[in-house]
Amino acid sequence: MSTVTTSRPPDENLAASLGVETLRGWLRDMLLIREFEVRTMQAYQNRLIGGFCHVYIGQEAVAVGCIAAAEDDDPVVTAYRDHGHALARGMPAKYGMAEMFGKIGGCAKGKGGSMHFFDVSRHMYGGHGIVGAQTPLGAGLAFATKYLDEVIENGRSRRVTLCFLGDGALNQGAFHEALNLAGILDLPVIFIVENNGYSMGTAINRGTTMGEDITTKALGYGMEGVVIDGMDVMNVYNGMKPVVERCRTGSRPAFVEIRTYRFKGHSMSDPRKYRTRDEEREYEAEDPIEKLAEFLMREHDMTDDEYKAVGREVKAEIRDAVKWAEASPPTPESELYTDVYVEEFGPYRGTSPPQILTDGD
Ligand SMILES: Cc1ncc(C[n+]2csc(CCOP(=O)(O)OP(=O)(O)O)c2C)c(N)n1
Ligand SMILES: [Mg+2]
Repeated sequence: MSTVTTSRPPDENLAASLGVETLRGWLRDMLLIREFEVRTMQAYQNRLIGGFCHVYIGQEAVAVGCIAAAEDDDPVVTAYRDHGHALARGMPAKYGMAEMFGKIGGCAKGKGGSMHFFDVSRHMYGGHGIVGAQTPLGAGLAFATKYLDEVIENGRSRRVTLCFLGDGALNQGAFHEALNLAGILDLPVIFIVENNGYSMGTAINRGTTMGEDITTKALGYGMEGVVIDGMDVMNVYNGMKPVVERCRTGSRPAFVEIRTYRFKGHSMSDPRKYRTRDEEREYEAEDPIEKLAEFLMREHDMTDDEYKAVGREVKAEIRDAVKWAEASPPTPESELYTDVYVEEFGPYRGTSPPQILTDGD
């Protein structure tokens, strides 16, 4: 029988069991994402970045808390608002910046841009621009790991796929197909809805049935549904950890709604006329970075100087990333037809364009 639960806030033992260094690490990770996004917006305005670009400011606790609750080789896949997930997975910032600058040093050789951050060595499988398109990919990744871990490796390990999606993806056909498949095949995948309340300018209750209670959608596919407050990283970790472990041991999919808010517009060109400044202020007061910093100062003797020092450190790291991206050469035309097909199966890597077959239909 499927259930819906609301994750309870962590008790005081959580911080003690995690250790203060872990919490300081999360603070640094969230600050790094924030600074990356601030510099991304500047670079976009200075026309160093083109195309679609969506920043993650306000949602940092979601990627950091979820990825901390998983193992390093658990696959991650997400939508186009992907910078935070790649950075939380440990991808060096310079590869992301160079990607957006259209440079060969980028994580997708400058061919994917902001919406296609990939780092297969860290099990980060994108970055996808079509709303909901990553949900079948999440099911597919989970199918692959289940097969490899259980059949080939004889059950020695079991990886769990984290498949992030926006609330707008709930209304895509692909989302429902992926949930059905995951349910019927017992796939170890967690569908994590980053519910920031809006799909571009459409508030969730205007576009989605059961908008105030979306975990009910999981019940129809035989999955458990969990609701988590996403404006506090300890809360995200605390809510996700048992879901990840249940998914790992039971090989059953799960559905998690993480309630969050994007502080900026949908993309770089959004005057945000569909919401009020009062609403924005209400969420800005819940800033997950400030919340963790205050907690560390109050409970774990972090000083203001220490906090500022971390801020300076991440600023320097992102400044270097920008410099590195600027110095990286533009992606040459010769790259146009490379990486279109997987190397093992495609004969075209690094060569002339594929021939278009004209015989038959
Ligand atoms: C299939 C498809 N339809 C429409 C779009 C245009 N589009 C881009 S982002 C977006 C909103 C999606 O919102 P949500 O899933 O809530 O993610 P968020 O931007 O809030 O992170 C839409 C409709 C698209 N990229 N793909
Ligand atoms: Mg949304």
